[in-house]
Amino acid sequence: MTDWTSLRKDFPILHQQVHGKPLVYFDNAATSQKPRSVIDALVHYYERDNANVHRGIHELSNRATNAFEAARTRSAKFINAKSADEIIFTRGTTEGINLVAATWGAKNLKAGDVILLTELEHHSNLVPWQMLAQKTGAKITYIPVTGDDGVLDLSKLDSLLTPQVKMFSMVHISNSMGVVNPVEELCARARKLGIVTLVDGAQSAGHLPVDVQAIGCDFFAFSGHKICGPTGIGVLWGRQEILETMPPYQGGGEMILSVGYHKTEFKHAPHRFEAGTPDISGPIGLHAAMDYLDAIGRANIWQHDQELANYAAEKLSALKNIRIFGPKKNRAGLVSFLLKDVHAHDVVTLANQGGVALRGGHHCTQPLMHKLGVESTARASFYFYNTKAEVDVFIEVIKEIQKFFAA
Ligand code: C6P
Repeated sequence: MTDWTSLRKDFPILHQQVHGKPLVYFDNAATSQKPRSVIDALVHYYERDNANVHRGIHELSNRATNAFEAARTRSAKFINAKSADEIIFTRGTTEGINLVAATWGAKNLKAGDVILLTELEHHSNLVPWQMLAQKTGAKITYIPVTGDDGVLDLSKLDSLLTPQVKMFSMVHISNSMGVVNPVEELCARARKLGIVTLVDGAQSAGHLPVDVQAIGCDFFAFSGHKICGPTGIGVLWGRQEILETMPPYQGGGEMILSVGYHKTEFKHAPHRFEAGTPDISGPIGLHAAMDYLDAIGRANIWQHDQELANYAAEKLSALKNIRIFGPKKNRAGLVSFLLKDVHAHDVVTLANQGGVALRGGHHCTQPLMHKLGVESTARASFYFYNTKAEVDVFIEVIKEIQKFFAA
């Protein structure tokens, strides 16, 4: 049995007061907090090993290079990739998807082709495809959501999987609804038709076991900062056969085999996609984060996430004048909601006075909000260091906010 409360000791930031109240950090879908081991890994790197990678043959450069490449190997293991050569370090999920759109997309899409997305997508998995569609003349189609539960209407899938579809890009766990999409089934259906697939794993990678080979996708993108790692580092996994066919993303140092004044020969993946001096401390911190999470076990984390989210959803449902979003079954670790006649930003502002950190807004899913007829929601998102006692505090704060606005 995991002692979740004792894990909190590993997170220095959690032990503080906000507005005179103990901090309740429920904004984990935006970014997670960092355990001491990740902070220490960063300090150790800058105090002992800092040098540029892949360049020098001096001791520090060798150490930095070894640590950087060890993080690549660790990342491959984290998502069960076949090889570390399939791991491209990026700035995060956003950059990973942009990389695929700009390289694979620019090479393979033409006017008349279709990019299939879902109505749940975060702007990161919408805007890069819209930009690509504008450039190439490709079209975008969407699998619709059924309503406030945010579940996809898969009865429409057959008719959407037309011969024109070349890319099917989908979110694994929706950041605003907490829906878990059946990505294995969706990728299997696409693969049968020769459609390339991308899974946006921003909200899943650190919350449940991820096996890219079992999912059967072609690309999988996630962010380090949402899985207890540093900001500014992320991973794009791509199937090696596809990566080798893709043109580079950016040009510069480190991604070349040879350069002449008129011609350049590029390295193989993944280095072809990593131009310039990379974020070196980022992968090192990410490595420590992955070790930390897997010592707890992501199946274990997932169970805890779901317990907290179900508990919070149940308690919120007992309140009057509240609209709750997200699925009834298999809810990921977050709850989005709206109090009648109270703006989500007011909920977040007043919750902050009670020490509770929530997020309010469209959560970078503006088209989805409009589809559901709202501008924004308030959102509580959980991680393994959160407790039921914190959910109780949150519920009391919400009750106070309702009283305040009723008065
Ligand atoms: N969602 C949230 O509060 P970056 O910014 O690249 O690390 O991640 C982008 C991203 C992509 N896909 C999904 C499903 C996401 O949830 C996010 C980030 C944050 O919900 C910030 S908007």
